[in-house]
Amino acid sequence: RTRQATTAEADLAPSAFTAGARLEGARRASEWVREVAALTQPDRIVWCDGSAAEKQELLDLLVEAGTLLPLDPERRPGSYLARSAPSDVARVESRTFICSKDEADAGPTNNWRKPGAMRAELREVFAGSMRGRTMYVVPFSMGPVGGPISQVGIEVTDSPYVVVSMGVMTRVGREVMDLIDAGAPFVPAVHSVGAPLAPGQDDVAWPCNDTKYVVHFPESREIWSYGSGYGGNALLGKKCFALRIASAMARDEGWLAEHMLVIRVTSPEGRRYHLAAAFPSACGKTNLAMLRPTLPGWTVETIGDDIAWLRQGPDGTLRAINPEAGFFGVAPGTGVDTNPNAVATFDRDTIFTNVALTDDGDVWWEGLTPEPPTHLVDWQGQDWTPADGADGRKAAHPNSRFTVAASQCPTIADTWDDPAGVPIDAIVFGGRRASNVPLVAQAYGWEHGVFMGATISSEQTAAAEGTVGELRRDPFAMLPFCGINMADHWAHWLRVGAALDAAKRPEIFQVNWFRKGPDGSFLWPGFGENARVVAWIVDQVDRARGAGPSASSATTGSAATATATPVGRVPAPGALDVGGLDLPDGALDALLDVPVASWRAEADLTQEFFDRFGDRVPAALRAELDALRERLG
Ligand code: GTP
Ligand code: SPV
Ligand code: MN
Repeated sequence: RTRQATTAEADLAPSAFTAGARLEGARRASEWVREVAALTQPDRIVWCDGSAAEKQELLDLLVEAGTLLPLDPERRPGSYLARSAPSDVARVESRTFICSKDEADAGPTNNWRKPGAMRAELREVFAGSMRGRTMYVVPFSMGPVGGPISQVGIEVTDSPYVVVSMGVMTRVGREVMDLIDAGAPFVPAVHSVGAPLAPGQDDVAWPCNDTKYVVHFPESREIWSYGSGYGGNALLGKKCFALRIASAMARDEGWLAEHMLVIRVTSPEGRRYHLAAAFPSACGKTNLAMLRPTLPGWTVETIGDDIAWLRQGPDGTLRAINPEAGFFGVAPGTGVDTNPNAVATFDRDTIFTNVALTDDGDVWWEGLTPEPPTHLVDWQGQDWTPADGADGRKAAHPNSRFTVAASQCPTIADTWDDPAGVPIDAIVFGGRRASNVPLVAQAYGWEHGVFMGATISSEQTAAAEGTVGELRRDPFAMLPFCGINMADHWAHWLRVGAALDAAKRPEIFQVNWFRKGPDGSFLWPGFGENARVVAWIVDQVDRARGAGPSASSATTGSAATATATPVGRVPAPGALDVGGLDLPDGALDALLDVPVASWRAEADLTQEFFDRFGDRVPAALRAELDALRERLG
């Protein structure tokens, strides 16, 4: 690159202090670290090796600083409670930016800023931002180190809480640095809590800044995050890299980066299937990933609970890895009755953030047990009694989380860290919909399935700032996580599907665990009972592939297992195994109902939604909308 770059090139080029992925040679990582240090001016720099000793040192430091409170080692060995600043509890979508060179490449669903302008702004914001602090350099791998689907990155951060969390959520260590030294391209990711300390100034337990930035440069594959210590804003391997940057890489390289859990399902006769499922934040991925089936003879094993990278394998199947190494799961609603596997997973060596503290040094949140303890310290450090709960004051923040190694999960599959991934048989899209969307529907084909994914809407949850309960479109459950124009993401899905051999192409489904009856209560019991839907799904996969029904199918022989509706195939009467379920009268019909008038209105909204993307919407999806309208009559 010459010194006389054009304006456009200058916008694209990693600036003086960001070198990262674009530079060649073994020295580039240390050069880049030096440049970031020159800008942010930390007191010292520590290169992390991901060792157990290093982790313990950081944990001790965090306890001393008051960031972490050790829990009772008898009840919860090796575990800690963190209480964040009350303002730093969720992802900040309004402060998340995609700085592609061309605004159209970010698309209408992202906040776009001109790369050059954003770089100038970041230079100001990060100048001296690490003063008085230690800058940690964390080399990490997304996916098994050196695997064919894996990628590496380096996060520099001034937060030891982030370092420890990255050590749980990703693979950190020497081997990663060795790969980078050997020339592997890495994603450079800079994080600062944005709270420099003057000489002699006391630190606070949770340093952060009211001004936040979560910035992505998809072309140069860089991440800059400022002002927050919270998960998705600060653990940059997760949403920033594994979804936003990776969606740009995936588009360029022919693979898929998705907000999906992955499970292995084994039927009573030992047939094996892999499912990947995309639900928006706080809509049930971790729960489905750890499902304990109520149907006898079925097993579900966990491969991933939040993110999947998928790529056509040498055998022609679509193979998925979980790029993460841990779970950053929603605490509220997670209890022995709903998710016993999660409860067993976090029985030790877990960091809990923004949950309540019991008098005997353990944790509690709404839904962990049916009845709360008689006294707690709430997530903000205030006394809490059940009377406060009755007044609607939550003991735990609705987006409180546990951070724990995947290997601690009792149902983790022995293939969960296979570098080659697992072959996906079914792809499932879901959301939180009180009405309209049936419990389960099978797409009429890949293009219709992509249409289903593209048009998902869901009621907003506490996982991000915003109004909980508001219905919004969340295509592919990627609305906050797509680093490219969302319509290009759909086009990419169509291309990837077309390249797969029809016999090996996954079947696509849509599910909704959250449909409500007229009294406002959920019609479907959910959780372990979702195994009934999973059983129907894999039976449909078998039939689509001509493998014939399994003996455990609720409907054997030639009896119809599915009924065609305008929105897809739903279980035929008797095809969904609901034996032993205590469903209210008419609940099953209500769960599978496809109200035509509401769906016509929904189709109009889909057209409006598509129109936001103009001519970038693939013609095949416009055709799917026409076909839906035709089926609706
Ligand atoms: P993120 O980590 O934010 O991406 O969330 P997630 O998609 O992994 O959601 P998670 O499984 O943590 O579930 C979020 C909330 O939904 C929890 O309070 C669960 O108890 C609740 N939930 C999960 N599955 C079901 C279900 O089948 N039925 C009902 N009614 N609630 C569910
Ligand atoms: C989500 O919000 O989808 C999460 C938590 O999984 S975060 O890591 O904050 O994105
Ligand atoms: Mn998530």
